Amino acid sequence: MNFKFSIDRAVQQLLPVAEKNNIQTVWDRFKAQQPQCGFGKLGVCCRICWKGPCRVDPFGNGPQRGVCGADAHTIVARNLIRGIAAGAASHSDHGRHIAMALFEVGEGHASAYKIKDEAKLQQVAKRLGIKTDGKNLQQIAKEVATVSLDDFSRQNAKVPCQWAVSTMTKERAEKLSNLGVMPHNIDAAVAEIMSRTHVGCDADPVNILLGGLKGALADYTGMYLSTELSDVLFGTPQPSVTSANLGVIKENAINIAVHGHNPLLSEIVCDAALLLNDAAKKAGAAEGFNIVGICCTGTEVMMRHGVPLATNYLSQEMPILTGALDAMVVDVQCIMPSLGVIKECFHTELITTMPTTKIPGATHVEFTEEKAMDAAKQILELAIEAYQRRDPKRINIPQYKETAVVGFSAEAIIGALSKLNPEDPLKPLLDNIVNGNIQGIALFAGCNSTNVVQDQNFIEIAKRLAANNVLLLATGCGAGAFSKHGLMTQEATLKYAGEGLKAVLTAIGEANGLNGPLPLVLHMGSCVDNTRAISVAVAVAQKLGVDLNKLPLVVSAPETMSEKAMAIGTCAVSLGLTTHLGTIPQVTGSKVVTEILTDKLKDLVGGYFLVETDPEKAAEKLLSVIEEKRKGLNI
Ligand code: BF8
Repeated sequence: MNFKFSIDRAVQQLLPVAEKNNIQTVWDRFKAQQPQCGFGKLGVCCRICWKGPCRVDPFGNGPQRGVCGADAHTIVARNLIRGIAAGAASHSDHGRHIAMALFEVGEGHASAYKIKDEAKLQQVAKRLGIKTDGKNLQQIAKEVATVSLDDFSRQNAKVPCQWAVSTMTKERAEKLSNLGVMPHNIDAAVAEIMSRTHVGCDADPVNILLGGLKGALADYTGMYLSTELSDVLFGTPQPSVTSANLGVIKENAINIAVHGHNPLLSEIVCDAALLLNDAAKKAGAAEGFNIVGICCTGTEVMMRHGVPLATNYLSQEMPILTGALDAMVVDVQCIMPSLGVIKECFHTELITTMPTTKIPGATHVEFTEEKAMDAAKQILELAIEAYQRRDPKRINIPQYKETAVVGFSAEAIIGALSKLNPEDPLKPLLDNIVNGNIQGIALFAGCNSTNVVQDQNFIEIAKRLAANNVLLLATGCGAGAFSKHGLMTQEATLKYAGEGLKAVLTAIGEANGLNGPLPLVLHMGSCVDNTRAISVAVAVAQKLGVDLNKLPLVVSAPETMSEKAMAIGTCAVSLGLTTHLGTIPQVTGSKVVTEILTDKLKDLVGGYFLVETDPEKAAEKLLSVIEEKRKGLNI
């Protein structure tokens, strides 16, 4: 392979193994796809009806309109918001499952689950305006679930989604309502996008993009309730020390990777592994079961239980190549279909669990909330059987793993700050932003993409920002990158943080008995957990008496690729945040759409997309935005 594809040394060690065994990885397939379709990259290919596909000539020589008359601006805008709809649907379907599980718990069913964080349930109920006096936990759970599910089914368009309006600044909620982009129903917002982009409907790119903003806010609603209700059911994360990268796979254990997104599955697999650990030992694995994570579900169990992370999105095929992964159990989203092919070359059992996500070559064990534990046990039995087939001669576990301090929920951050000021925990953070020890805050989010060297952008931009005293937060596969590369450690703070940032992180760490600073990058969770960062930002904004767009807070998705990331990015922009993309979005075939996204949206909502593929330049640009915001606040 003649190009550099990943800075992850474990990946670099295993790619020759793939080559030797004639196994195609994501990077081989990427190479085979070159050159990729130029029209698609620009977003000017329309496949919405069967008169097409149509494409607009970006150089102006060929056709400028599709058969129906849609021009590049209409086509690009429609393509983009259909992506946002898919992202919103994915996140919120995840949220719907969690809300349904909470409802079942309230009804006294779904015995594998219980309310683990009662205080959070009370807090959520209060936020949603549910009276709790004289009600028991089950009743409250049912009412919280019902109000949450109303956000999926309300038909009165005058009443906004409650999880949206109750979690943002008042000013922001009003602004978005006045623009007509505040959703009243998550599912309706997704359906509206699909209907307005049908052949012969919305052709005005501005109007289409406003529909996209509404879809992105539906995504926000679904993400928010996913996170908060998961905390109610599985506990709110608190800091713990764990490790990341393929070295977490153990030769003398039955290794099971949980991959996908929804903690409804991964939590129960973890519980069952504890219960049945003796069975694994009896099968010959001295260390019993070893659960490791991939992608966001890995992050969920990492945040709550310190389960080590094997890897992030782009390298999800690699754990199988170690020859020591006995089972990979998946639910939904970001699961490469190639896993079903690659696992044929090893003993690994690939297990799908959701009726909407089946993969040729996989064994399907249907997972339902009612029979969760039975399914989990069946999965473990399949892993034990696979372990018996393992060929010791083919084991090749890269001995790379880094310590990762994880579990920084909003509550954990406020809790840590409260050790400095119990009466007013946010004050130390604000004081240090005002005095310049902390210049600003950056939230790293989103995926890996074959369009960039895996993990490189994350690491380079983060180091640069940290040296300039920017407090770093991370979620999703970004958090995966930082944990794999040792940036979620105290050592990284001492090595890379500027003096001001180091002093603040040390003061907080010392006050919390850590004998040193907080880690350089605070792991806030999975993709849906971006709302954890938003909740801290909203609290800071409210304390300062300003809206979110005034804060020295930026978002960076330097390796982004998925439709969910399109939705999250658009949601961050809608909330007023400058949002960096390190890959080129497929919109540049329309000048109008590109200008709206990168400039005009600023006037409308305060946020906009900053596209920069060079990590060094991206860091500089993000620092300039932070500086500009500080000036705006007179600090
Ligand atoms: O939701 S960061 S590659 S795993 S889409 Fe997917 Fe992107 Fe990873 Fe999680 Ni998010």
